[in-house]
Amino acid sequence: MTEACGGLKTSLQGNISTPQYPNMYPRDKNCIWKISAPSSYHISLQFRDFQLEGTELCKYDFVEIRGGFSPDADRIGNRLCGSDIPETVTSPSNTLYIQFKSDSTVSKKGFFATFFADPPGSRTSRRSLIGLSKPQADRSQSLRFIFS
Ligand SMILES: [Ca+2]
Repeated sequence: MTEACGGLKTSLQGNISTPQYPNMYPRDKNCIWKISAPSSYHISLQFRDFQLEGTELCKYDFVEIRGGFSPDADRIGNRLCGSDIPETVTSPSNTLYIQFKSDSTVSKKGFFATFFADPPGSRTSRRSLIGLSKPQADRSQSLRFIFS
């Protein structure tokens, strides 16, 4: 049975995960999520769990995040794979494009991520609040606390 994956998200917060998470993701998947927030909002995506097949250039299984709404949009950061939880990503504008791809061998648990859209202004204040209250290394922990 082929399971649909990806989709369009227009809520101000929510989550996305690989198909069958927390069980191993299926092989040969290409999932695309598009997140859309009101104009002038910014979207932040925080990975809570991340376990993909890891290879040097993330050739086989990977996640790519783009600031925009199409595969042509500029990628934010590197292609992601392996088992290190990536840093939280914030969109340059009000849309985010996330692709998950798996190849025909070796599956892992996959990822679970939460997203939230911030109106203009609040992102800056939240960021500086986090920056002031916690050292860099604890940032993901403090985000988890604030947004859970
Ligand atoms: Ca694989």
